[in-house]
Amino acid sequence: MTFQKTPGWLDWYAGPSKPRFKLPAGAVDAHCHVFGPGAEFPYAPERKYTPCDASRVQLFALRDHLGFARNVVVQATCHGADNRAMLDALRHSGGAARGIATVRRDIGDAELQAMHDAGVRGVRFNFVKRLVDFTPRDELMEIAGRIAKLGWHVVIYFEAVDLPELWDFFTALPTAIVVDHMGRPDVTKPVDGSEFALFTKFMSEHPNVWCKVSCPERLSVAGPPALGGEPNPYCDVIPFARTIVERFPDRVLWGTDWPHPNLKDHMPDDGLLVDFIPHIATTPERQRQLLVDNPMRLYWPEQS
Ligand code: 0GY
Repeated sequence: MTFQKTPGWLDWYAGPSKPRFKLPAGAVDAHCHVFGPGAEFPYAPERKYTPCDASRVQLFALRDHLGFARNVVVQATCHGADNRAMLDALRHSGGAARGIATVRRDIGDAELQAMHDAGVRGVRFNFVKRLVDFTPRDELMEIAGRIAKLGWHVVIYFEAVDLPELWDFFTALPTAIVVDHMGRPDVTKPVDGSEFALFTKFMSEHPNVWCKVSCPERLSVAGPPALGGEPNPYCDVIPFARTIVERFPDRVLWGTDWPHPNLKDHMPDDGLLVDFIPHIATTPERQRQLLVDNPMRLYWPEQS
């Protein structure tokens, strides 16, 4: 089957630079996706966008180029609850990838177990309205109860303005919770303002909540580093990410978000994205927690 990309779609950046920041040995890219290829793994009929293809082979080449050892492949909404592309990536990773799936309430126990055997360790609940149709909360809570028995966690994706309305649902979840992209703060608002304070309260009052301090390229208004690299890439995101890393050093994760769905203005050079890390995790100890110790504890506990 052939697919036409969404008009204006930005393809991922081929030929990323080699990062100047040397990742610690065993670093995990804890948020990335595979898209298709559509001819092999068709995009879901209910999708809100049609991306360019981004295969597991291309993902693993990027992993090696940047210096990561492992990936966590997160099911993207363009594949709906058809997890075949993500599972195929896990099964071809030689144990170097874990996965986050999207499932519906009618999924059987045998299918959940097969996903576990392939390396899935969580499900994603997406509340970003432009990406998904509404799923009733009781369906999500039922799924959370079932996957809790496998020792999985729930990854949540939402925007900061929606946290008050989602608070009761999130705090009732029976598993560990991993927040995508810091709960998408509006970085034009003050880092010590009420909106971000609610997010840090969410983390401080609930020790089961983890956070990906990822996606400066998605959150920034200031924009990317200038060509040749300037000292503070995505400088407006740094205070938010650094606050979370410093306050919750043992519950933070980092990921590239490759192949960067739905970016409108620029496509990041993934090498420069890696160079963002020492701006938010400023010591070797914090960097090791963010990139190795924390993701290993969550995704490869048997090896950590
Ligand atoms: C991300 C962000 C986005 C998209 C998805 O699954 C997805 O479609 O995650 C987005 O558009 O903000 O995490 O990659």
